[in-house]
Amino acid sequence: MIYNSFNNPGLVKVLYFLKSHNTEYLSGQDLSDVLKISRVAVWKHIKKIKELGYKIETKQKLGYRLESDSEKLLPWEITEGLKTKFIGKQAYYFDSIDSTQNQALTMTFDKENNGAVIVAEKQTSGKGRSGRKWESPKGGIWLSVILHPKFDIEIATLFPLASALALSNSIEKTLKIKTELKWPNDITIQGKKVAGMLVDASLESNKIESLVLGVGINFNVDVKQIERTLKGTPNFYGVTSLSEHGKIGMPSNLVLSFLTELERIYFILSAGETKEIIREWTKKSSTVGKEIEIKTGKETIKGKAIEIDDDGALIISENNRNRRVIAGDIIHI
Ligand code: BT5
Repeated sequence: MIYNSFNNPGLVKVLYFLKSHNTEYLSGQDLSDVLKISRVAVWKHIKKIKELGYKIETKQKLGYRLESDSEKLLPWEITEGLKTKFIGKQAYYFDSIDSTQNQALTMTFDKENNGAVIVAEKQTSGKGRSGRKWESPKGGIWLSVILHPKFDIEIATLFPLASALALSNSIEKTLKIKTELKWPNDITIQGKKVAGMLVDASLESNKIESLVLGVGINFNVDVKQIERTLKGTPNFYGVTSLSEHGKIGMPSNLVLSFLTELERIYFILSAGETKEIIREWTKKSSTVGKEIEIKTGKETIKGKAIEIDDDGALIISENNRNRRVIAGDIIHI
């Protein structure tokens, strides 16, 4: 099942009229008159809206009233609620897909898709970094964002960190839950992973052609189940879900806040103000200042994490010698 934000104008019209009049009952005839669509069309849309998880109360002689919203991240819930300049102006929803990242990568050729968001209720083949698996059952927020940035390649290396910062800020703002940033792209709560980021960049002669940002958030997932499947996988250090730490509400609230924050940070990066991002990231980092062990693929470095540099690389002091690492998996000792 696939829905996009622009192919269902009738349904969206009926739904948003119900949303804006949810304290009263509206008859099929009222809706038909106001929205200038046939009564049959009204009835069909109402049926579909219910199937999509919205609760509609129907009272004889009175009509329909929207009782509650759907918990699905339907595309109009994203596009209608945003006040961004370009991120999230188009959205696509899949009830099930192999990977939103794979889907987004097939759409980067069209520059019209700049800022488009692909969401899935579950992924059958979710991806982590370096070909790893990302567990993506129902209850999580799994999405990818397509971007065609104008900033330099050097700044692009900071982008995944900046995106993690954007998500951490929005979790704090909307849910009042404090998270830490674990270098490079992880978001943790009390040391356990609650979200991960993935960036696929396509470069053309020293210029960025496109960036696809993949975001996986354990919003309301069965932690025990995920941990059982993941034990022993690379970079596994425990899983948590936002639902374990407070009232989470509808996923759309968090997604709207994240996309807004992502655009703010994107514009800061585009203006070349990397220092601001590094400062904000460091404040929330659980890595900087810690004794760590880092596996780079080639070697294991042990030492104290000193700072991140302008490119988002981690500087580690190993036996009084500073080492610079651009990618790897960290264990906090
Ligand atoms: C990441 O990789 O953390 C990037 C995750 C990005 C997922 C999103 S979902 C939407 C979009 N579409 C996709 O197909 N992917 C993106 P990495 O740092 O390599 O971490 C991978 C490791 O995290 C795995 O080896 C597991 O140990 C662990 N892991 C897998 N699923 C997890 C989950 N749901 N929660 C916490 N940890 C998980």
